[in-house]
Amino acid sequence: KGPAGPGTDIAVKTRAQTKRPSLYKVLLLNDDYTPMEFVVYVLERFFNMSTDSAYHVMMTVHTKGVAVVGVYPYEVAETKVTQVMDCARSNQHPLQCTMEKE
Ligand code: NFA
Repeated sequence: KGPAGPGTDIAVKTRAQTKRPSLYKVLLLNDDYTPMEFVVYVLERFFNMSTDSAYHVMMTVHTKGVAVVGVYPYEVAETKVTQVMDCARSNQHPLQCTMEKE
């Protein structure tokens, strides 16, 4: 008989954690007003891109209308979107950044 009486033990099942966290694409959208240099700066600052890759990605957004600029777990993606939107807004640029499940 255990300390709390018979039949009171709690069975705890464990299993290997196999579920990977869902990933989210962060998208940058083209517009007619945000300066190209500002977009390059945003990609360098918030997405850790070199000036060369930032310029290349900026031109992809400029010509195709939209591009994936990074893929992250939910909270990281959300932070990136907020950082870009806050930075664009405070510089009075209409640049749009969104996220979607991969
Ligand atoms: N289309 C903008 C311009 O010609 C540049 C831009 C690129 C804006 C990528 C937003 C995203 N000034």
